[in-house]
Amino acid sequence: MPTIIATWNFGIKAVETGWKVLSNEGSALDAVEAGIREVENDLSIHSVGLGGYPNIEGVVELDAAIMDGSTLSAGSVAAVRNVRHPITLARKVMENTSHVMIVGEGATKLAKIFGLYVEEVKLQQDVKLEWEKFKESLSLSSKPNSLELLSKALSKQIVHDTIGCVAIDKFGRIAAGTSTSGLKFKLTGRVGDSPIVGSGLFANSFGGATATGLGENIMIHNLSRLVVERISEGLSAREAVKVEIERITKNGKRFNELAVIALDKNELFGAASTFDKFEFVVMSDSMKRPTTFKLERKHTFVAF
Ligand code: SD4
Repeated sequence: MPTIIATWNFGIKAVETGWKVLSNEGSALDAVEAGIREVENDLSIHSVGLGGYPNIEGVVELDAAIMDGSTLSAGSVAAVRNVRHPITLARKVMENTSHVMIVGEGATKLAKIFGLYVEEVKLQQDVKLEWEKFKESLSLSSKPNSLELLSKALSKQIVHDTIGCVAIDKFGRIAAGTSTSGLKFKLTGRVGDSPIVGSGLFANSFGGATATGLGENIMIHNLSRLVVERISEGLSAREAVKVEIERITKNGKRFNELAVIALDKNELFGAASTFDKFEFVVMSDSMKRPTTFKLERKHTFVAF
């Protein structure tokens, strides 16, 4: 019965680790957290964790969230600095506070309390070189501090690869989680969809979903919540992602760079995207090993 699904090809790390938890009768929540931690640990992945791309000022700011569909609880942190495992900090918010989302100094304090704070964060060498080049290209301009200029520079920097993970355990409990360093060289303080419950992730007792892509568009559509709503109404995960991605695309506004994965309580999964070559990884009892799927064309849909 257990099944786990994660975004992008590095999702294999999350799926392998999460699967170990699920096959030992662990909870979906533990599987999602453990899987995402594994991706956060890999400093060669530049879109998640402390190895990620920094903001425009060269500081790594991370977003993460986790949701337990069986209790409708969630925890989330946004734009946090110096935190080793934002997904775990998000879980601490969910389980150790009466709040859902904590940002800024308060998040730093919590990170210190729970031993997740890292004194010094060094950019990875290749990331640092890219950022320095980017910085140089900005300062060559006549008005380096103008917001308009910054936005232009940013619009060329759509790099998206959130780790999103959804799992269902032996007892039918569904959980979802996300973790990302957000858009490359984003403005300081910018928060994407990933830590926003309903946008980057959602889970209830019928299904779970996580989104990846351009957070500004995902947030406007509340993508994950909509997909899970369709599942709650009786659609399979595959039908739900299809209906929502098609609806958003037909609507014709803010539909570029969106992708979503989903899992329903019958352990069926689905994925859809509005861009080519979206990849995701799945493992379930009916598979021998984790399997990577690639949506070659946009608007292709996969189910099992
Ligand atoms: C964001 N959605 O911050 C995230 C970026 C990402 O895959 O990497 N998505 O907008």
